Amino acid sequence: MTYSKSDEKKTRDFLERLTNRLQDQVGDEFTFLLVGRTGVGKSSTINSLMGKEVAPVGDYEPTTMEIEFYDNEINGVNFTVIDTPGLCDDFEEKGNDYDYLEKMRSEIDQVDCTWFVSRLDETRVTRDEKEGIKLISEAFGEEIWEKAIIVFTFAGNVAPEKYRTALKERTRLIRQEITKYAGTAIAENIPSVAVDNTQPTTPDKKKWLNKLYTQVYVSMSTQSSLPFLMSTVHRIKRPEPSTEIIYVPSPVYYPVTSSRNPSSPNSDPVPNPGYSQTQWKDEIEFTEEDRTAIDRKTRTLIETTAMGATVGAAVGSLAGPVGTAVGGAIGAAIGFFGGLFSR
Ligand SMILES: Nc1nc2c(ncn2[C@@H]2O[C@H](COP(=O)(O)OP(=O)(O)O)[C@@H](O)[C@H]2O)c(=O)[nH]1
Ligand SMILES: [Mg+2]
Repeated sequence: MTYSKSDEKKTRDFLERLTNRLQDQVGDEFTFLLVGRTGVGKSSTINSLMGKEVAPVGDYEPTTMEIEFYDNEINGVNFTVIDTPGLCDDFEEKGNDYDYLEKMRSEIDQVDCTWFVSRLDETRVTRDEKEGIKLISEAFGEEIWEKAIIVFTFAGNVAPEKYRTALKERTRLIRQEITKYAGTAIAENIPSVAVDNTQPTTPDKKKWLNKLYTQVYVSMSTQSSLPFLMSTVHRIKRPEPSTEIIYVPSPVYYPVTSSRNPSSPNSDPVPNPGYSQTQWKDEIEFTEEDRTAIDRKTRTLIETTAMGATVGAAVGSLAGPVGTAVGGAIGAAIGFFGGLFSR
């Protein structure tokens, strides 16, 4: 591959910008707001996504409408899971909607991604779910739905031949309900994704964790996508870089197109002082479709003005060693983006 001095400068500039952008995120926080009836699998799904028990599962029925804040930290990134037990549940002495609205407004000051969670094996939107959608809309305005996704759980309970239709129909019904408060333009754009926290695939035999991840990354607020990526990057299967390189310690990297060089360090895992192996659960492997969506969103987050194919390939080659040099979650994220941009 021909690789000029000016390509090298562009590549280094890009990697520097990327590194700075990621370093800027350290200390940033992001929040998930979980909405849906008790027992539908809100906690289980956020735990699957984050690869760690970030919200407690099961065992408690709300008796009042509450707001729970679960503060977490992974790879040096802080994030909060805001749960709304009772909001979509039917129970006696449900309490005053108006007080709850006020509470939500005063206690929640940032939401980067909202999940409306419902079971795929149910057929209709219940009265309590409708009430929950109404309250959320009144508390935060229609904008809350611009960074929202509909998550269908218990997908494994649906027969394979009914799966497609169920997903389509349930999505339509929930969007229809949200349309009442946010209008069609916003509601029709809310993506939906089906999951099953007890198995890796949905009834179409496809893995769902990568799809959930991609939807979250694409839908969440612009300031939160990179921190989210950093908090989960250790679980992402890295794409193979397209060009092999020989790494010479800074400041010179020589990209070459030779076959695999055994001394090339680019496929070795980065030593990661920021997180431990015990947090690993399922590895997240993106499909081509996922990568395209992640690529598109990432280019809106990081200035990537006219990066030609050569620079793209060079970024792919250099990102590995640069990432290794930087280390930790930031280094791993640089390595991941390198693979992404080099395609
Ligand atoms: N079969 C199946 N069970 C699930 C799924 N998600 C959660 N569960 C189970 O449903 C129960 C309630 O889950 P939890 O995450 O606590 O629900 P939450 O109240 O909405 O937070 C637990 O026993 C979970 O193991 C799913 O996708 N499929
Ligand atoms: Mg829960």
